[in-house]
Amino acid sequence: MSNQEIAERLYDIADMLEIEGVQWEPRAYRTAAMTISTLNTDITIFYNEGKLTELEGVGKSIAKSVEEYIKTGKISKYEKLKKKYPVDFEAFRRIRGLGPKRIYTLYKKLGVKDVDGLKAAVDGHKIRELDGFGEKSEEEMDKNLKTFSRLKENRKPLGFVMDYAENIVSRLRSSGFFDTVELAGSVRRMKDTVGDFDILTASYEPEKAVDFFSRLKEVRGIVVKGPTKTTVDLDIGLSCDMRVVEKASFGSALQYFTGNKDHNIKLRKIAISKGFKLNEYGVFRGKKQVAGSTEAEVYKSLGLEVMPPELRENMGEIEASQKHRLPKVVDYAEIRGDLHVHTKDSDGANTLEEIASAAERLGRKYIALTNHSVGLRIANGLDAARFAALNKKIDKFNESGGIRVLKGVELEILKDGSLDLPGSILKDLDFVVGALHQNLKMSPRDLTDRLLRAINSGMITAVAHPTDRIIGEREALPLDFDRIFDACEKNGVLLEIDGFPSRSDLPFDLVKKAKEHGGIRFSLGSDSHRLEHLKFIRLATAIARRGWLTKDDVVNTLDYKGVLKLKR
Ligand code: DGT
Ligand code: CA
Ligand code: CA
Repeated sequence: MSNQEIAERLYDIADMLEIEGVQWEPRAYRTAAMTISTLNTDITIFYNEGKLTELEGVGKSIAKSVEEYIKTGKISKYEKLKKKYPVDFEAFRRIRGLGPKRIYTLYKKLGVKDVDGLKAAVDGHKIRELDGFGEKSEEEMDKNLKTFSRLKENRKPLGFVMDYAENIVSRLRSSGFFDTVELAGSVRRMKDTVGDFDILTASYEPEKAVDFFSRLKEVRGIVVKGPTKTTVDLDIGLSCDMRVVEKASFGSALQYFTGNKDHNIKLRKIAISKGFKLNEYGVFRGKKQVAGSTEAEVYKSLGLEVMPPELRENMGEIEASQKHRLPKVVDYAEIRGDLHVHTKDSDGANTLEEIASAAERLGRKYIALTNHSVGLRIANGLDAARFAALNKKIDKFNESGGIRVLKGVELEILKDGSLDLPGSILKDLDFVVGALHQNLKMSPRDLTDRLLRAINSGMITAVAHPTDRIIGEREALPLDFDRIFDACEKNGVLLEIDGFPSRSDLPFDLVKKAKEHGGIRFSLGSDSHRLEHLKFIRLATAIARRGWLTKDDVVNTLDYKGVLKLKR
């Protein structure tokens, strides 16, 4: 059982209670579900320690539901409601524009229970006849269904599954059955989404090693089990390939299974052009292995420098490596601060003191509190007066020394491109991140003009999560990035790399384009809404590396005084 599964059941209960017209409870279930889905540790650990009710949003009654699920795999409250509403809420939650009430109407009037049923109803033009829906809403639903199908491809945002993968690796390492264990594949490349996990191992006792692996508590089913390759399905809904190779081939196997595929294909061509053969067992001249035990040796034998896995996407890294022109990408340890953090003051879960000291424990030297501005009502955005009060608290906090808290805002860029707060308050802030969250149904031209007006205003420091995509839910806005890059350069406005897993925005390919444009710097943020999210700065840094950014390109490598000077 996974945290994610429990969270989905709690979300289901919330949806069904909302249909029942119950007050408050749906909200409580959703808060608890959100908490559980973003925990670092297995929920059963909290249960075993009797600490369920210490989790945010988990009261006594929800704790009982969770306990029931852990013990029996079922929640009676859920089962009872589900009899009344036999509907695939989990899938419908991922389709835009479908709240519980509308789902209920579709079920009651048309018998729609799942995505296929909804497709059939849309195709048969049944939706337009429903009260409160109409032709336009049918067309909209058709569009959203298509997006859903495109996005549904079962990939998970890396940041949500990274700890889980690393935890498996560390248990394999300490089991005693393995000589070497390494993550490979897209996780090692730190790609923003993951299709499956790839683990590469060497072992003197391969049979016992494979047995140990296939008996991990996360394993739901075994797809194939053999001495060199085992594939299992995991409880988080991804599968995992585990390979056992000889030590003499470990480097070439690690290179091969790290990929990506296009990078590998190009390497193999280079090998052939030099009279070698390259595969997962090594680099060969005739039958003789000339390299294979380490990755560095493999690259070197092909006349290349070894490069960070994050760069291996066949985006020019092989050519750069041949010419000894690989960038020295920013190191994870060079990131000193986090420039996008929320507190309770808007829609975060923690107080300023809580999140600042957690960040300090994690080694950050500073954080910028970037709470939402007043125009974002659903996030409890702050008006000028509340910002002024919060800023006083921050000044007071900073008197104690230690981690430095910067006064910031995630500022709504309004429909016409004007800003949500007056200059009189913005001038008192240290870090202003302008964001598009609302009224996004505009032409590409109007959207771009709107963002440009904000960039040209001289009032914002950075553009928050610039494409506004939500992985699995919403596609990138159709912005004209050539114009945006020009404006950022001209105005010295930073582009943000938001490391929150479902955002991962800017995506790495646009980061690389922006870097090639020249004259643009970048700010990294975890977009934390609770303590557990602070770790997402690592994901933002990974995107920076994948976009070939160096230390100088990333303002988070400055000390806080350096960041204060960016203010305009
Ligand atoms: P994913 O799982 O979709 O997130 O992405 P990857 O990159 O982990 O892909 P995966 O798991 O299918 O394969 C792992 C690595 O194995 C991949 O990065 C490169 C290598 N590989 C897989 N298939 C091929 C292939 O047909 N040719 C070559 N040269 N390499 C391959
Ligand atoms: Ca993979
Ligand atoms: Ca794989």
